[in-house]
Amino acid sequence: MFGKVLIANRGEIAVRVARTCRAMGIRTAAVYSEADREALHPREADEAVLIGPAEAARSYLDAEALVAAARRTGADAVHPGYGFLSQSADFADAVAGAGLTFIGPPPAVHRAMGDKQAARRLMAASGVPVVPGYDGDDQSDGALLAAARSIGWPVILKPSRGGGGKGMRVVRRAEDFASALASSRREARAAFGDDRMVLERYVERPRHVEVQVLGDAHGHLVHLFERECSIQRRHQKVVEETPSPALTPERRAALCAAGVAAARAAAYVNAGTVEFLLAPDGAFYFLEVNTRLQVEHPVTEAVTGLDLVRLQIQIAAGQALPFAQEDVRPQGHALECRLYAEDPDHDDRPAPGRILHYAAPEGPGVRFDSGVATGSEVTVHYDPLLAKLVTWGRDRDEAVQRMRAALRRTVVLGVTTNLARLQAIVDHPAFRAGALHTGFIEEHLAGHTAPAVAPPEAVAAALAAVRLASPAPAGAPDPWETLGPWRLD
Ligand code: MV4
Repeated sequence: MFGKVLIANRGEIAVRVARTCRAMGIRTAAVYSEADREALHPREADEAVLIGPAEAARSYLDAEALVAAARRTGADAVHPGYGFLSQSADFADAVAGAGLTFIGPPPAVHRAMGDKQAARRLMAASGVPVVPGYDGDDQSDGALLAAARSIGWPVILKPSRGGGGKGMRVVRRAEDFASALASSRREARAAFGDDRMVLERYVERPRHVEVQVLGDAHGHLVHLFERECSIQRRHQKVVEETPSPALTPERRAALCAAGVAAARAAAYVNAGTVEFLLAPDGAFYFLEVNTRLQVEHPVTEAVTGLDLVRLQIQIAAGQALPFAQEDVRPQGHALECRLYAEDPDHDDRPAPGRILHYAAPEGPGVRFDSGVATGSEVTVHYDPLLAKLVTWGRDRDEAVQRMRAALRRTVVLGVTTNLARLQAIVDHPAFRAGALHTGFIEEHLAGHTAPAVAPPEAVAAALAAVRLASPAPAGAPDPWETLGPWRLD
């Protein structure tokens, strides 16, 4: 087993990886930028290395600086977390080139799955259902328009190298095709240096379901069932759960088998996620493979009792999976809410600032994975995710009730958050009925502005603590002035 792991990430996932390493008796080295000198994650590790300035391009995205930090600290493996360089084949190559182990899939898997055209062809050839569409080499305007006509309107244009919705265009009529193609290509070329397109039939009101897979280096491949992530906004997931309320046992078995078939076709090793669209008629279609640990992995942990980071490390160290498919028996239901420092009243723009008071909920079936604490500075440089609140229940109703109670015990003062929106989502009758789809927030919660509901004694205690701990210096704004919806005047 590894003696030391370098954690090439920040925030809650760096904290979460450090904790599993500690539980495994593995030493950890954190990295941090100049903006993260006071952050939580360097403190959770056994040592920490400054790798560069605040700008991610010169710190958390600087492969050379990260590999140098790994060498300097004597780490023998690198955990990339999610985001940043976690899906970079070049980074995985650089880590291996330095004689270290990358805790994730091999570079060839990142390369193959990072190309939608190649991934779609591979999946179609392997019997995994793909959306009717076009992934051909002829990329002329004429070939693409002809493909669109034969697929039938509406179609969606997807840059082959893209991800997260970037450069995608929905086209509903032949008249609009040429200009949509031109702008999609332009965006793709600027963002990815590659303007090859995939075309698909556009599935309306889809749900997003994904299958967690795990493969070891000895040819064993299992799935850990599905997660549903339909509650999202601008391609950013907000609430996730498992099991999906949309699946019958038969559909679940078919979906999970398709996930394993996709992973087998990709020669997958380590933890990965196969994303599918679930159409209102129950048909599901392969979307893409995420070659990393996902933000929402804790809901899978909650129902399976497994530690996915531990399994990633064991697999990277060459160990065989310690269980077989039939040993994986999920129990109960789990939900995750993502707590972001962002302003729902202003287009969800990031809301930087200092956290003046922070209170995590606790209790049976409650997990709170956080990257910040009271006093933390939330900057504009990185993703504004503060924490993930996960609840487990024997059934969905219990998980939802625990989530509602836990959200009411969550306090963040000093920065604006999406807490009120999370409360509105899980309180909504459509959510409670499990009637989810990717347009849920726009359909049910457009213009929602009610403030977060926090228990009054928590607010009173927090306000008193803020006043005592940080009296406003002469001439500076009183922290009470920045507390937003919790002001008691
Ligand atoms: C689609 C689709 C409908 N039909 N493909 C957007 C991000 C990327 N991962 C896939 N996306 C979509 N692809 C077809 N053929 C609708 C979406 C989509 C979506 C997918 C998953 C979660 C949220 C979404 C929000 C809007 C659109």
